[in-house]
Amino acid sequence: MHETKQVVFITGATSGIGLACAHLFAQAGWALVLTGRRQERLEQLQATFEKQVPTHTAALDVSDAKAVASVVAALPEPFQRVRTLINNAGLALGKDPAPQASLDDWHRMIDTNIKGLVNVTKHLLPHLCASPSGATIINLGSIAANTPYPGGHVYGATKAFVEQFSYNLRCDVGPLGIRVTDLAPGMTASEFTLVRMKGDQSVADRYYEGAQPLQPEDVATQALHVASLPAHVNITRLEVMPVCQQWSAPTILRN
Ligand code: NDP
Ligand code: 8X3
Repeated sequence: MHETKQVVFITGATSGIGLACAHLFAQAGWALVLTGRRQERLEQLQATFEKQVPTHTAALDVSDAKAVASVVAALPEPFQRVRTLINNAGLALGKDPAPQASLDDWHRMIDTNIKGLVNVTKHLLPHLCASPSGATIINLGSIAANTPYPGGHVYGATKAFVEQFSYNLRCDVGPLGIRVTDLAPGMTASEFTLVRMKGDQSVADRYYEGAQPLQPEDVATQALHVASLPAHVNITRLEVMPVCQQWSAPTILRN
């Protein structure tokens, strides 16, 4: 690999925003470390991207702390010089009100969106610290972090964690020249709603019907922008919504 290639490590690169980040960073000449659980998709990505830029793929469930440690320890030497980490892997499960929601779903969201993000961050910090100043951690938060909505319970709370963790982490790594950004999108057309609705395509289709949601590329463009800024500039939180998505006034419950 060329000495000056910058390396981006992306979790959840097999779909949606993570995949769009892979495309845009590759176009900008970055070397890629692409991870996700679906091995067959990773093989396709390896074949596609290695024609363009140095690419390393690894099957990884971010909620498995030991697996994260192994994948990071096994990074081939040129890919160890990670300059940007995109903590993108995440999911929502279910939209039922809390009394009907599944505790297993709650645990999986916490395990993935919180523990998974923390696992990857912790294991990659030594590599980011070794990078010249301008290394960047981009955490995929959400407008759901501070926009409560029915059925948002644990999902929104995990993204509130992402926001505050990003700020607190920045306090510790900023003095080392590392930037941290909470990139918080609104409605984005990806497999997100299909996963949330447990594979019910008709519900996912209805959700996007008549709307013009963000495309994954819209969010990835912001990630590339954040990572490409001069080393002294840190966007701490970047919220991006489609025009079609609006806030609503608080609801009044009446007798
Ligand atoms: P997608 O469902 O399209 O992509 C999610 C990605 O996360 C997939 O690549 C999936 O890969 C990966 N993933 C899920 N669980 C795990 C796990 N345990 N370990 C490793 N990888 C995992 O959704 P989006 O692209 O929309 O979502 C990306 C991020 O953006 C998420 O954090 C989401 O919360 C956030 N977000 C999404 C919004 C939206 O409206 N779509 C809005 C705001 C934020 P695989 O299944 O192969 O593991
Ligand atoms: C996903 C955005 O608005 O569906 O993080 O909660 S929203």
